[in-house]
Amino acid sequence: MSELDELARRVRAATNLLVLTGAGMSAESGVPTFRDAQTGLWARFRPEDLATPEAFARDPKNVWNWYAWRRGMASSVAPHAGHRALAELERQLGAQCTLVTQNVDGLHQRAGSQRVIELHGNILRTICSITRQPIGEAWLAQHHGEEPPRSPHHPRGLARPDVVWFGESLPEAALAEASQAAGRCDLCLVVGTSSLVYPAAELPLVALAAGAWVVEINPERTPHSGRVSQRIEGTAARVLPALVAGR
Ligand code: BJW
Repeated sequence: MSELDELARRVRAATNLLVLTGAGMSAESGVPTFRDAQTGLWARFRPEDLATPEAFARDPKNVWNWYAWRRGMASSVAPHAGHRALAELERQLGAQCTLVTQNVDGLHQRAGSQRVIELHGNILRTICSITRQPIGEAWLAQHHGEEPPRSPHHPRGLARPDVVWFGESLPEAALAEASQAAGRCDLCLVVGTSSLVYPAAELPLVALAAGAWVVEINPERTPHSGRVSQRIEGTAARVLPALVAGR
């Protein structure tokens, strides 16, 4: 039996499945990862200049425009067969399947996944930099050309992407739900993440400690590679469809 057949069998037998995805999940849709050596965003841009609250306070225009560029990119790409396979797994397993993503591009939802726990927010939403209240498209359209638009919610507030920057807390409810799912799953698929960013990288370790079978699906090794139960050296778009095909 091949390693993929064997994993497909485990997926069929799972009573509680947790899937954690990272930027590699979206790579085959054309969204760049962060840390891949040649093509990752951090090979061309410094996270300290773009993905921290201090960077936004220093140069809001630079940060706003970088996210506007990435928002355009996220809107112009489409989910791939791996995203659709995870949506199909959710349809088959219902509440026994929990999908947690670090991605901010909304591709899981566009592929049909209904219950997606977003740990690092969503680039397609905009919030007030001070109150964190949502800012709608109509306001943004009215204030088009302001970089960034001011906030309707606070006189000193600015519009910013609803994402989690370094040093910021993750959304409390999302992290709590993800941690609970990690503690109760019997199978955990860790797809396309470098497992370098915490607390997301803690989730597979929580699952391992709780006795789950943890599988890393990634063409490259990560700091978790030596600890997981199984590694599948492959890409999301190739491996994930093979796991649901036999169900
Ligand atoms: C493929 C593939 C294919 C390629 N198929 N695979 C404990 C220890 C040390 C530090 C900390 C700690 N706890 C907290 C921290 C600080 C910090 C942190 O983790 N720093 C480390 C980097 C050292 N964490 C935080 O600040 C977090 N906040 C927090 O913890 O608050 C409380 C606190 C604050 C301060 C101190 C202590 C506590 C917030 C983290 C927010 C991360 N934000 C970003 C940006 C989001 C918005 C945006 O999109 O711009 O989130 S950074 C970036 O990294 C993004 C990602 O979600 C995240 C993870 O990256 P990911 O998804 O793993 O992508 P890559 O590029 O790293 O990896 C891609 C992988 O895919 C690779 O392995 C490839 O091989 C693979 N791949 N193609 C499958 N086709």
